[in-house]
Amino acid sequence: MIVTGDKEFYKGVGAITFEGKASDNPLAFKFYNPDQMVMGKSMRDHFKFAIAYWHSFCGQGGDPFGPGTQQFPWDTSNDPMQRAKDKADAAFEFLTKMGFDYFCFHDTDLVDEAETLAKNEVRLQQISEYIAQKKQASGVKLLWGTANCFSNPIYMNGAATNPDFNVVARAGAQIKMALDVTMQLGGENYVFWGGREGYMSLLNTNMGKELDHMAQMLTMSIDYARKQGFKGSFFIEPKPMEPMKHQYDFDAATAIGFLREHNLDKDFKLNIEVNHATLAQHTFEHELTVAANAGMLGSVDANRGDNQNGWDTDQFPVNLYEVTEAMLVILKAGGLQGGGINFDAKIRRNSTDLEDIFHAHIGGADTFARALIVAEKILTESPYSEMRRARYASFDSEQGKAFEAGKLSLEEITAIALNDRDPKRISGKQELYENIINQYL
Ligand code: XUL
Ligand code: CO
Repeated sequence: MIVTGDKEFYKGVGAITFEGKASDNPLAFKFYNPDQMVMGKSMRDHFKFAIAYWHSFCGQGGDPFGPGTQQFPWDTSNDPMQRAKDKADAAFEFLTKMGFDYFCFHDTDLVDEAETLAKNEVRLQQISEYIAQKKQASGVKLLWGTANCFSNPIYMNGAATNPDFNVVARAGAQIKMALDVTMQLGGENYVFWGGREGYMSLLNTNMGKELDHMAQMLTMSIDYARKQGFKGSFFIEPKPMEPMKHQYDFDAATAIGFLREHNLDKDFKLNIEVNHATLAQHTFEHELTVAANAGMLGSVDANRGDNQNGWDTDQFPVNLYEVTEAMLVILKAGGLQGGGINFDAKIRRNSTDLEDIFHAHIGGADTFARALIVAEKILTESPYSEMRRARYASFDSEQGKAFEAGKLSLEEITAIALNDRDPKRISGKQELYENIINQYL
């Protein structure tokens, strides 16, 4: 059911529905069919597609060289509360036209920050009540909320890792307020992305102290939310740099080590973002695999980077081969734990029609849907899984099995190597694996 406010903002666009591959309607899904079952689960449940409030309803295309190019018709009132309500109307109209079930937000996306923290809390509470009604009317759910502790200049030296306790306390208050709104809106998860938690120079930075402070803030946040009855997961979203030269949650492996060191690994999982992976010189599927191996594959921020430059371009995903590799990892891991696929992506600065945001999300959803279908086929019809299993078959019996079970000493495997093993040359067959993906695309 489409839910609009007093005005309709996306005029001329109705409900986006599945029309199949043969359709040439640009405002229809060609592959994303929410109720289609794949490996025992509907596409809707595999993905839990979410819309990022910040990119779709706040960011107007500004970059370091010039102002925004989009004119949002919901961003016109002089009254910040009215503007926030109009924005919520636009967000829910868009969500319900897309037929997506989820959204994600930063506190500061919902309503402009007031001059003081106390006034800000009042604003947040008001907009939270308004959004609660829209949620009720539409059935749309909240995948996760987060606090923007990076845009306000007060966080220029960090938020939880700021060398000044007064700023750390302010960050704590802001996180508490964002958690409150997330819980009021039935948020299924809560995200920490530490945009300013890192350093510009080690000369003025006590890294050990800052990391301890960050852990302390996460511990306090868990304690508070659990006390309020929050049952969801907390996610860390790794990113190596930008805006800081070095961010503490550099990549999945670094974040997992940090969480384990500070006994936070029971409450936390990871939110893996494609373009953050590539900035860390990893592939998306590498980061997914690291998270999955640790039992911490929580959620995905879907987008793509650009091979020719080194910043976070946050483009919508379109590369079927790449997303298929990712879906193989996600399916093998048994799916995402509690999270979903949040399009943390933005249209280009010169995409200025209101309908462009529909094309962007349709393309992203269709890419994931198609990749899911291909990945299912690769896993169930192709020799792919058997080839991978056979590659490690020497650990399934005898000494290989004993080695895995920790039953052999270094002297014993030395004796095995000296006596009865003459390793043969075994091909890794990479090109064949690559061809199998292509064959099923
Ligand atoms: C920044 C980024 C954020 C987080 C939430 O690169 O991805 O939008 O997803 O703070
Ligand atoms: Co993100």
